[in-house]
Amino acid sequence: RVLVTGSLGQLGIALVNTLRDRYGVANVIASDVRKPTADLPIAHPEGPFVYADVLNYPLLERIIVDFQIDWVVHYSALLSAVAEKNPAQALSVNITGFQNVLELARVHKLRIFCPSTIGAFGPDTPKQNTPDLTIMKPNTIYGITKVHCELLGEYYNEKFGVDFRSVRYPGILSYDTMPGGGTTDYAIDIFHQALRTNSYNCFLKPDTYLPMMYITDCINGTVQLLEAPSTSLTQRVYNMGADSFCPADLATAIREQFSPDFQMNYIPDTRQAIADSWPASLDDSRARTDWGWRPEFQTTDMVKVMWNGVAQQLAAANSRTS
Ligand code: VAH
Repeated sequence: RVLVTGSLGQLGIALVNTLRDRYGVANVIASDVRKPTADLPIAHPEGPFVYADVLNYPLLERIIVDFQIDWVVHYSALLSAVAEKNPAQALSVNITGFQNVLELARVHKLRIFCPSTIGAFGPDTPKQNTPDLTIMKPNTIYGITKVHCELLGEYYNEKFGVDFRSVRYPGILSYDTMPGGGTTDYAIDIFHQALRTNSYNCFLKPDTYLPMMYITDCINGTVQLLEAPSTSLTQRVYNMGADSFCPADLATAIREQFSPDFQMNYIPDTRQAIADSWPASLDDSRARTDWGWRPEFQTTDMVKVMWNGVAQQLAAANSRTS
């Protein structure tokens, strides 16, 4: 049985849907501190859902015991832009929350997956083709919390044999679930605004290249690593990349393929500095050789699926109101 924390977030919903298809609805326990609402694309709303504040150790332990949990996917976290505005809360949710789950993984012998991020790298990290093992000196509170989680997970693995697994996610694109306050959110917002107003005020500069991935690839890769035999893993934290693009690339693609007079304005804000400290592309060769990682969506595929997905959503919403 699998417990997913933060299951109502952008990735949590998609992962729970996929895991329930694979392992059975009753075997995947969704949890969050929020209440599920009818507008979320939850495939099996009848499936088990529990309140779980990751700061509440006894409550988490009770859920793990009551539901006889074997694996935990720990998605509960504050993302980069939100964390920068609430450093104290980021420390508590991202660090204490993870420590609680990790310690419970030790006590109850659970496999634990907790994502890391390209935000774990920093301004001194080589920007192109960034390898797994390199300088990790992030200058955001988000990055600092994630490096802590990576190192602590590896320590628990070495010292106590806890089956800790992690990947460094790039920016993840999806059209039916919304991101929760990251620096890469522009790559989703742009499609919603382009289809509504044919314009977008972008908070990053035109040439800000960042690694990006479509959510289907993200979830497939995550499940692949979750299910990989421990013996095939030569490390516990892997880079996982797909493609890289910048805001200007998206504007050009939208004009060429869908809307020739699409208007893009660049109004960089505090998120520019965050993006500037991150890699532009990743070397994920270890993930490819160790557990067969292979993304399917390149930038052109992502643009197509995002545009068509958001367009369909808008059409459905319009037909409901008319
Ligand atoms: C963020 N999307 O922008 C997240 C991610 C790629 C970084 O962790 O904060």
